[in-house]
Amino acid sequence: MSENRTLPNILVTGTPGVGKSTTCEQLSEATGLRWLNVSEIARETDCLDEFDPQYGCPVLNEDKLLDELEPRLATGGNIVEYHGCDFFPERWFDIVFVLRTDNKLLYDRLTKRGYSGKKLEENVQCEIFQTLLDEARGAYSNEIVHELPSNTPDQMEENVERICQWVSAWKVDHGV
Ligand code: DAT
Repeated sequence: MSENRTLPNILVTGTPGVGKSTTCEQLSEATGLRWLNVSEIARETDCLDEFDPQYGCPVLNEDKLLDELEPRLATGGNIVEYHGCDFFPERWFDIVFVLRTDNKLLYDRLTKRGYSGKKLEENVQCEIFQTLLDEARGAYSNEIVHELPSNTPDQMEENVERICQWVSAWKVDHGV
């Protein structure tokens, strides 16, 4: 649903480490759309509440974050990146991409990032159980949810190219 947007809003989701930031940065450069890293915005706008000792990370104040994001999303032209997707309003997004990575590669990427123990295990399990893909399919119309492999630099390049083509087609369809 594009509402009255003159440019589309794209959601890029997936388990931490699958390549969301790297992909979105390249996409933003290639398309000129604005890259919104939701974790960073949450930090910058004080949307993180008390620390959860079990998960070793702060708890997200979802309502406050949605209020922060709403005006930015209303105008369209955003590439939104987050390792969750079911608390955003469905109407915000024209298309949803779920990046996927082989669990052995993901394990190595997250180890390099300094994850260990329970945090490492749970994130790799999240990918094995395709938690984010199921979450996206549950929250958005299945026709707009696309799974993209993100194991190699070539695949990342293909993904960026594919999304750029989708943006171009959207503009033609909407007379932009
Ligand atoms: P995320 O934003 O999903 O947490 P990231 O973009 O920070 O992930 O990537 C994590 C690391 O993995 C980073 O060092 C880049 C590398 N990486 C990501 N996607 C890749 C791919 N398709 N091929 C090779 N390396 C990739």
